[in-house]
Amino acid sequence: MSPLTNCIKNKDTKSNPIWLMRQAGRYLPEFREIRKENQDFIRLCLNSDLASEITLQPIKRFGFDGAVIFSDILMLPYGLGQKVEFEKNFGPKLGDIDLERIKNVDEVSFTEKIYKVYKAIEKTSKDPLMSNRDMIGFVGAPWTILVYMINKSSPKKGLSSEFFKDDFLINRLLGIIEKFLKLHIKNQVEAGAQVIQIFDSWAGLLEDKIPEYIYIPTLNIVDYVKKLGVPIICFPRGIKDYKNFCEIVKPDAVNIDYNVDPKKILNEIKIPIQGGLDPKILLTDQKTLKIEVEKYLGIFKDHPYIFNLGHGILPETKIEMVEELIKIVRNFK
Ligand code: 1CP
Repeated sequence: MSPLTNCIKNKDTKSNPIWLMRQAGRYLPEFREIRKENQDFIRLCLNSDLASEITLQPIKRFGFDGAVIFSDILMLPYGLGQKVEFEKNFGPKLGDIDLERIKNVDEVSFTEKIYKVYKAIEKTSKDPLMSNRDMIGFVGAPWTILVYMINKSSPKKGLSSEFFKDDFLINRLLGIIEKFLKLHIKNQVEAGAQVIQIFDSWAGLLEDKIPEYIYIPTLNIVDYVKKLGVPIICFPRGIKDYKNFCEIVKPDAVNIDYNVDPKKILNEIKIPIQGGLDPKILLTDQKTLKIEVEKYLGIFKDHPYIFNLGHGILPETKIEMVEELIKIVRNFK
């Protein structure tokens, strides 16, 4: 059994598998090379040969235990027919929502629109480099997808009170999002994804209505993935109560963000834990890196622990620091 699956399913504590969120991305010169020639981000995600090549770049270089498919959580609104573009130095820009049209999207047309993502997974999982490694598929959580669909750009500066004014729209959309997230996951699993991660990047934006907008819709997805027989990792970034989240949603593993106190969470939850290290530590020096990485490995030495970060790796990260990180994790006793 691959190290990642062994850690999640068998709660193995002897080894610490490692992969990094956003490991296929801008800190890699070989990615920037491809990106330069492919300005249209969505088109790049839908080029299965290139998407597969990009997915394997960090595996070739660093030998991570999991390959995360090069795609984006916003392929879901794209598949539903909402306009999605990525603007340089700005981020995602989405078009207006046409609920009447979205309501009428069927499963076949959704799958047709983004089937190249599944082709990329299929191609990657057949690569010899993937032996004893896991193919990680992913989706955004219903709440985070809803945020992008309604806000139409990154909610980096928070959400205005306007966001919550149309309860009907929110509830209607959440239902549609949930249905298509399930389909998107099923398609990824059928194409070869062996682990699924749910990114709830904006879970921390919500103060009330957490049960309605986060717990219940995420639980529905988690239950669905469990029925498919595939391990499911949740990342409810910024949520205040990880313990409560885990008790209600019951994922197979949870990724913690860098504001979570690792010692406290160790005493609170029993399921395998992933991540935690502040990605900014990779911008410091080798000595600091060793101290911080060994802090997490030490705290979780008797707990099933997958090494990862507390959020995506930053584009300015140096390759040598990632190499050093791998060495520290692999040599830890
Ligand atoms: O070259 C570029 O400019 C594109 C940068 C980029 C990349 C490499 C974007 C735009 N998306 C991706 C790929 C991606 N996105 C992956 C696969 C690669 C990997 O992880 O190795 C994954 C898992 C994602 C997931 C994703 N997209 C999330 C969840 C994780 C997180 O970072 O919180 C989110 C919020 C997005 C939306 C998105 N896509 C891209 C950007 C710049 C953003 C964030 C915008 C924002 O801050 O709101």
